Amino acid sequence: MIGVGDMVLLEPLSEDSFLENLKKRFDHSEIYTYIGSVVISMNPYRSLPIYTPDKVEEYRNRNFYELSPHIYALADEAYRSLRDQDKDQCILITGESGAGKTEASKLVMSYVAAVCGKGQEVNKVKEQLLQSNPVLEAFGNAKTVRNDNSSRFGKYMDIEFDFKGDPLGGVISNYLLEKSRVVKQPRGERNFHVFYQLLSGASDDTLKKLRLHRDVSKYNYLSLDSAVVSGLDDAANFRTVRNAMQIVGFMEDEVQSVLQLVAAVLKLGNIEFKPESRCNGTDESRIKDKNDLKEMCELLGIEQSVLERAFSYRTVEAKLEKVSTTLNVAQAQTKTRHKVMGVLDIYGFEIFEDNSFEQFIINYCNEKLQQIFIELTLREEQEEYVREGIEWTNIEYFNNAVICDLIENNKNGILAMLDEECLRPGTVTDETFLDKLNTVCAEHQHFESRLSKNSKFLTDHSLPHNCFRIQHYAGKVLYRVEGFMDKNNDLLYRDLSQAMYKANHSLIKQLFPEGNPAKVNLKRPPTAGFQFRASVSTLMKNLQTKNPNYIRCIKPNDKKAPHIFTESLIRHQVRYLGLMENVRVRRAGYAFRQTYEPCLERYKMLCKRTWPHWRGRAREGVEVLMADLQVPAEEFSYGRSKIFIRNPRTLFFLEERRRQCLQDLATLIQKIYRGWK
Ligand code: AOV
Ligand code: MG
Repeated sequence: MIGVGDMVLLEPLSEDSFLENLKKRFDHSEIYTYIGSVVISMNPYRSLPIYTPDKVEEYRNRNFYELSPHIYALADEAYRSLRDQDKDQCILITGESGAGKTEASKLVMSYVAAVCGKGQEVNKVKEQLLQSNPVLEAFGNAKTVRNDNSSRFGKYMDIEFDFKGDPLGGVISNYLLEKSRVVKQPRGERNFHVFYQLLSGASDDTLKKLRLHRDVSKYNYLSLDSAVVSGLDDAANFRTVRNAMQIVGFMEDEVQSVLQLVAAVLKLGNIEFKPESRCNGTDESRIKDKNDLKEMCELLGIEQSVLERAFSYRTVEAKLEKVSTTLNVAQAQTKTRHKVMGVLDIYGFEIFEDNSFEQFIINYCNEKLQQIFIELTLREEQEEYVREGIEWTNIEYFNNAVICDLIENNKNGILAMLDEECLRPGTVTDETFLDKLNTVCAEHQHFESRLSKNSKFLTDHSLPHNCFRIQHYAGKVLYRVEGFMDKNNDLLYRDLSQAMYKANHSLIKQLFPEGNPAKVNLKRPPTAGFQFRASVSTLMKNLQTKNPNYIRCIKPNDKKAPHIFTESLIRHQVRYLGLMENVRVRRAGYAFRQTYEPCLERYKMLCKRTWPHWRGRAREGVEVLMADLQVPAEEFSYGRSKIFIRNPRTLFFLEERRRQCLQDLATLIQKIYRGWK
């Protein structure tokens, strides 16, 4: 073992020794380290030979602490407790942009796929689950300054299993895609992968049918300065995505429809408008060159005059997306309860030079995830000791609930104020929103400051006039308000959706159901912020019903490069992720706990007095057992309903004894059997 595999066992424990241990392990390509059952994952930025089928076999059905730390151990533990103990699981992966969350989520999925079920039908489901990734990434990931394959949407996938633990299918929920990227990308960044993949990977024939040029520079929506990303093979990825779409279940004509749509978006970006004076003295916008419009209409089967008209008129109406992809018939099949493993992979915390509504939403989502980590790991843990009557001294940790509240409070949270401003009649602008924010939050802050020093809305005179600043758990972020109102409203003019609905193109029709004139709904749809807050809140409630498994990803450097361990950067992450507190809580506490009945069931064979039957109360049985095995008294505590074991080694010892016992039994049976023959 290089360094210490579980930070709980680190001696002496300090932030420096924690970092030193991480570094030692990282330098020896040991990118995984535990804090009890939490897995820390350092992004190696190079491919390591630790994800082979042999590794899968090594970790399969082994105890969590038996082998050196690995993400497979966590995946195995989660899968087995789902299958054998019927406990729904969720895998929560956190860390900042580029830390390795998406890769981790794929590793967990591929491990589970490798160890669960067999057979033709099951294999097909597995393939579908795995192949959903390239498809989603093509349309939802892009190169950013922080990450060449940055997720620009949040993803939560529930994988469903039957009673045997065979996969039945999955349900994917997507959270707020950063769709403004289609139109504009910051310098050094790209649009969504699919555009580049299509242009470089499609055959000449396909491009001709789509009326596209291979040349990226022909399209306004595709930035030029970073069209090619080193290490990213767009053409090869296009083939992967095409193939994946087929496996996931797209029919050939559906694939074509999707590609037509992608092409139409590129055409749309090339349409330019020019003002034209009308006889009444006002200006009207006119389309400069109609060729792109014509081709776009041909691709989508829209009558040109209809779209042209829609581009020039507006009637207020809107509809927001909520994408939910069902990969399989699983949910519809039976009424029996399925076991569920949820994998959450969101966009990581990000601070750019210029931060807008999207970063605000992304960072809010990260706050919520940090909150659930605190609730479930730190607070829950401490509360459990109290509940179980086990002696305990409190450990201080930073609770980010104040920041969540600042953003999501129903009355004067930032999102509520943004909504209020969006709905207020009269002249409302991003600036009036900012004024309101400054007034209310400053007052709130004043009020707060008398109670606590927790205010996270930072005002000072050095702030640029169009910005506000928040002290997030992971750092201070300056947000520019420009575009907040527009993006939150997310209005799509009714004339446009109606024009789209008229298209002779079934996919487009499906995408704009609100354009159906028979279904005109004059009610204002909820804002983007409101919807996001609601769906995140539902997600959090859902996660709380499951047994959480944590992967905390750390980004080792800002260069996207292997072998570089930038200490200051890592120290910062260790701090804001609350990893030290995590270790302290774990150390002060107990690594393992189990209610008395299953504990007795599992180990009763190790003691003559409890085997084969223990007639008394389970707790007393466990006490007899531990005394008989001579486990030192300081190694465990008896709670009201559970036994608490301090050190993983004790658990390991019990497991080892049990395995020997089973082996002896098997040998004995063989001997008897041979004797008979
Ligand atoms: P993220 O999901 O956390 O960022 P990714 O999972 O996309 O980050 O990882 C970024 C890049 O780091 C990947 O494209 C790989 O090149 C590399 N990487 C990550 N994990 C591993 C690993 N285990 N082995 C080898 N390379 C790895 V964002 O989506 O931006 O928050 O929004
Ligand atoms: Mg990602």
